[in-house]
Amino acid sequence: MKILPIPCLEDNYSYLIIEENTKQAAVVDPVEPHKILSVAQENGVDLKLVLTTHHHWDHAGGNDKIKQLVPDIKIYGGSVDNVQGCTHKVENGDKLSLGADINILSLHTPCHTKGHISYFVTGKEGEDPAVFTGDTLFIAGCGKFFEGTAEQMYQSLCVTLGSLPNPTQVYCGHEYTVKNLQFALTIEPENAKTSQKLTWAVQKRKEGLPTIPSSIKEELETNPFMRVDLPEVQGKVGCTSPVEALREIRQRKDNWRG
Ligand code: GBP
Ligand code: ZN
Repeated sequence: MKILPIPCLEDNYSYLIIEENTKQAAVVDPVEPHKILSVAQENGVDLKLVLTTHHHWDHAGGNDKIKQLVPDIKIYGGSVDNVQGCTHKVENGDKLSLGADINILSLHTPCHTKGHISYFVTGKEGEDPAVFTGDTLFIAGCGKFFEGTAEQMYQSLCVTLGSLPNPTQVYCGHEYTVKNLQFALTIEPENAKTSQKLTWAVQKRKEGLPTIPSSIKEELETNPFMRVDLPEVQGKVGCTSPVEALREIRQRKDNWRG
């Protein structure tokens, strides 16, 4: 499989997932449909599926338009989110396929929105899997808790996504990496992996390049929201349980002005 990030709006990412044998493609959160269609055309691929992570307009807001432009396209979205243009509702554990050798597993990852879905995608044997995490997991951060609790975000982030294989490539919904890493250092100032990744991310952005993908392994090493199982991270924020620490770190991020 081939994955093409497509920057949209201010700091959103849409993604084209290409199955190279059949030249069929899926698109994650196509908020700017014309942009997506021109990338699809340049690459000679046929758009078959839309994978919507959640109902917010900067993710789902292009669905009606892309359906007009590509009438046969199937539009997937979480069954408890009201996703614009949704033709196929998905639940946790639902499986889809694309072309000859791409499989897609829907993971319900609620809290940012009630029906948020992350999509775990596997290709040919030997290829690293990928996960499209929308606004649940950002590189070194997580989404605001608009429609859920710290308990739910703990389950979504640390259990559901945290249990994926370490090499899984992480593709998130926004370019927030530099700010997130700066904030991460306020929680864990001595985390050398976090400092190194910040230097790397600043350089990438200076070159006008995206900071995705990350991997589940890197997130477990640097993302403070995914590190709340560690007693030393709980201690940094004066807490004694993972959920309490996650709630506290989210609150600090909401009030942080980098
Ligand atoms: C920044 O840091 O760049 N502009 C600020 C924050 C996701 S987008 C912007 C912000 O709040 N982003 C949201 C978030 O979860 N951020 C995590 C964080 O700041 O740590 N959105 O566009 C947001 O979900 C939206 C759309 C929200 C419709 C509500 C509705 Br309704
Ligand atoms: Zn959102």
